[in-house]
Amino acid sequence: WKCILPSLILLLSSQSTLAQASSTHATASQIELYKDHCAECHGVNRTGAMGPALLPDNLSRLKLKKAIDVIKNGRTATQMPGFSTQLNDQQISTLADYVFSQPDVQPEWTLKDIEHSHILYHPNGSLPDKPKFEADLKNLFIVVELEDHSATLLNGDTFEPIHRFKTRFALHGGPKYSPDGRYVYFASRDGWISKYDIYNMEFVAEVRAAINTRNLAISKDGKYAMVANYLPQTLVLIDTTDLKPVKIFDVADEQGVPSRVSAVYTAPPRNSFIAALKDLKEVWEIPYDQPEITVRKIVVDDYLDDFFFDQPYNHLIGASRDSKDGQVIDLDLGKKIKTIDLAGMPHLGSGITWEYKGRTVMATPNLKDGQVSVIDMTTWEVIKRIETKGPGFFMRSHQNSKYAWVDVFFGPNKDLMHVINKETLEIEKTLQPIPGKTAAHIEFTKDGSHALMSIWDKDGALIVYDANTLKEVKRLPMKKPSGKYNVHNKTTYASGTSH
Ligand code: DHE
Repeated sequence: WKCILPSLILLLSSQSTLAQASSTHATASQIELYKDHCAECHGVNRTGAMGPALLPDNLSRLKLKKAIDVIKNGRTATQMPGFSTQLNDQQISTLADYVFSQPDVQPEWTLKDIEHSHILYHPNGSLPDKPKFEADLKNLFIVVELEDHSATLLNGDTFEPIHRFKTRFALHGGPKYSPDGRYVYFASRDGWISKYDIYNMEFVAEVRAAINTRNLAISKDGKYAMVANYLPQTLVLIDTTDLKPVKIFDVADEQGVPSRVSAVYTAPPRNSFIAALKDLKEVWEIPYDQPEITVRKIVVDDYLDDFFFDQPYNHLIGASRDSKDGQVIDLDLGKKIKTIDLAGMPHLGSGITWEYKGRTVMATPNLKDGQVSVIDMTTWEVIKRIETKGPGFFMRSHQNSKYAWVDVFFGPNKDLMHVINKETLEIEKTLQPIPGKTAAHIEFTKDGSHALMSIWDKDGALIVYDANTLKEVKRLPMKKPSGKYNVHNKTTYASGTSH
């Protein structure tokens, strides 16, 4: 019953709140076409679900011509397929017009809605502090399985699942741990934030922060969660004790022009959250170690959809999805100090760093081109472009491993995984675990001795490799496992993984 409950509440609250957003001016054919081809991923009322919201206020950077192209040909590096074989030009342009039409009632999600959605399953302190299982608590993994919206708690020493449980619909971004690793916080694309007690293997609280959410970040002290949203265009600060909302930041510039938030990150040495804005040329920093939590706005030259930070969090490396250049922002000076020549569409969010010949380098896969760029973090020059068998999504390493792993997520070679030697910057080995099935997303064990890979398929698997010999040691069947997250690596903000 506990597993069904969150889905039921989601269904009921989604229906009651979102029903108001339907458009009465839309033509019957628009509504029909949308229902048949778009609603499953973008929500019945265009408010977003697996895919983003399709409402004019959420599409300010999209031109009609580009919208037609996306419907026809799909969008690189997303789950958006092309419809050119199913729909004719007239139908495609009818749909494009529809997504730019205003709904009769703007969907809203106010503080009241957030408070109303709040569910407390177990008040703070009411569950035992002793874990219900034996394991190294720092070497646990949470593996998100997208196919049936579940997650598995995995023992990182034995690679045995400890518990499998239902999550909210369509999680996105990495779940984040509390500093002690006892709790994990999930964000779903439709705005639900869930707090899960790993020791007791129970959800303890949930709240719906928005209608369409990107991700969440946890403060260094573990007291706050910050949630980044597309709809409404807000950042929502939440008290992690019980997931009650603390403050809503309406995201807009001085003139009131609003922006979706691409993502929010924690900057532990700065005691702040840093947010990437989709529709404004600004970066927002929100320090939380002050009596009043306010925003510091840094104006930048271009949109920064995607971010990476150096380990001390002095610099932010950002890129717009439409630009070939990366920008290096000095966070203390609050200005750009360098442009990096990055071809294609770098996926900076998946970047990692390591020490190479006495200097720190960062490496990032590319969503459009088959290459990994390696950048010297002192000079900000690209020192190497490593050719790969196709565009990649995720990259990983561990400080105890001499290898960095990068997938080939897109295209005909999606079943390959490259293993790069961090000392030579050459591909040492290319693995093909299951021909035809996408191999993606690596995470290492606490000590770096093993690398865990996802076979991104309905009948997929989690494959454990010896990180030195690169030999397979175990295969666990899983349902479209996507990301996996090691407690130690995440809570220590290890350099080889996402933070
Ligand atoms: Fe993600 C993380 C953005 C599509 C799976 N993705 C992130 C993060 C960002 C991001 C900014 C870092 C936030 C964090 O972890 O807190 N993702 C985007 C996009 O803009 C993009 C291209 C388009 C979109 O639809 O949002 C996109 N992402 C996808 C997918 O299609 C993936 C493959 C499947 C899915 O879940 O929808 C996907 N993204 C992931 C995963 C992470 C992620 C598994 C966490 C990686 C990690 O190891 O931390």
